[in-house]
Amino acid sequence: MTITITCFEHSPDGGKGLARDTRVRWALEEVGQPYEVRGVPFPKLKEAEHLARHPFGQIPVFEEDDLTLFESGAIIFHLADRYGGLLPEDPNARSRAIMWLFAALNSVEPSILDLQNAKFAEGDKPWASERMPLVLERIKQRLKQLSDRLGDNEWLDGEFSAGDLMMVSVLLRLKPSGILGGFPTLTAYVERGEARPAYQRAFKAQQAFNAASAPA
Ligand code: GTB
Repeated sequence: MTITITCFEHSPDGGKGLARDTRVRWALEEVGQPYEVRGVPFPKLKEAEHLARHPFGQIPVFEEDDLTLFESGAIIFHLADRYGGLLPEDPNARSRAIMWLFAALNSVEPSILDLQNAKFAEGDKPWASERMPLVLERIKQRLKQLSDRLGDNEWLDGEFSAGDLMMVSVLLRLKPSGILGGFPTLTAYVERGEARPAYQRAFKAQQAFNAASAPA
């Protein structure tokens, strides 16, 4: 049984761990599965060989023998389901952990992506500065709701789960913006995630991969 993940040959963040292969690496480390890495150069993302693995020409892709998966949420759910350790045994607690996995992807990440689009893809548009306060307000509202729910708890629902892995991964994308600093509860939550040995191994692995493949 061999697991291979596909990531950027050179991540645009230069190894800060913000691309979505980091969350997959983290899940693989949590469940204790070794993996190989295929780096794809940007121009090749939209070529037939890669499109056969990922119809939208993106990363990450996960391959395990004859199974090929795209979508980081589906990959992490697969790992949690197949290998254990990231979903509770109790059926209701397991459903709630899966709910948080979806919540991270569907209710928190979109507003964060919107900020990235507003800054980088639309930053030069004449209406960009007028729209920005709305974009920031939507993120802050969601972070306040999440922070209120987390409260003094270590993790979102009992033990650390795939839901926390995804939520911390999503929140980490806010790091460069400084917005998270306004939410001490969430800052501490993200730091607890980052402190996990499995996250540390995943982070270092993607950093080393990017360093090794950096253009001369
Ligand atoms: N819903 C999919 C999933 O969760 O797997 C989304 C996949 C996705 O957006 N992949 C991005 C991609 O392949 C990389 S992660 N983009 C290339 C393309 O669409 O052509 C997004 C990302 C990229 C880079 C940074 N960075 O450098 O800071 C951060 C996040």
